[in-house]
Amino acid sequence: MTLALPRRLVLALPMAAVLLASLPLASSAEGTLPSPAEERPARTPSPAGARVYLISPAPGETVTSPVLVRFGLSGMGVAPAGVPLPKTGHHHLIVDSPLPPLDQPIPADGQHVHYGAGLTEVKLELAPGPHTLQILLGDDRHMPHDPPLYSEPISITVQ
Ligand SMILES: [Cu+2]
Repeated sequence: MTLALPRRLVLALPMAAVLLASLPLASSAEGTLPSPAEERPARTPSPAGARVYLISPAPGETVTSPVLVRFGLSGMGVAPAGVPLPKTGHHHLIVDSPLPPLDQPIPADGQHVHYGAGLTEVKLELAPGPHTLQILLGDDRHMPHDPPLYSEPISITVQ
């Protein structure tokens, strides 16, 4: 009989502690602590007049695979991915696809090829047939700049 009351207290106290401990966690999860995304704007500004363009191949050109693709960039410099230098970015080739959403990191797949090492020309393997190519510049975190920098899409034919 004398042990019945202490047993109920022992069971009740940990439950109360769990409820109290969850309150501070809930309030901090609502955004009182700065998240990494808030420390820097989501998108890196691009300077006025900056431009990205394809040096080769030329629009409408018939080429053989591998295709030499040369990236042109004026008003900014090329820096490898992960290097947050102002007024820089790295090239992405959009192959046979429309531009991805420009307010999100650029996808990485066969239609969105990253050149994070800072390459300015590449040899691209393409199957015979018609293809479209477009350059999209991304910042150190693979985000398009603000305003975004992309070339006109070009159509080519691979023999
Ligand atoms: Cu990238």
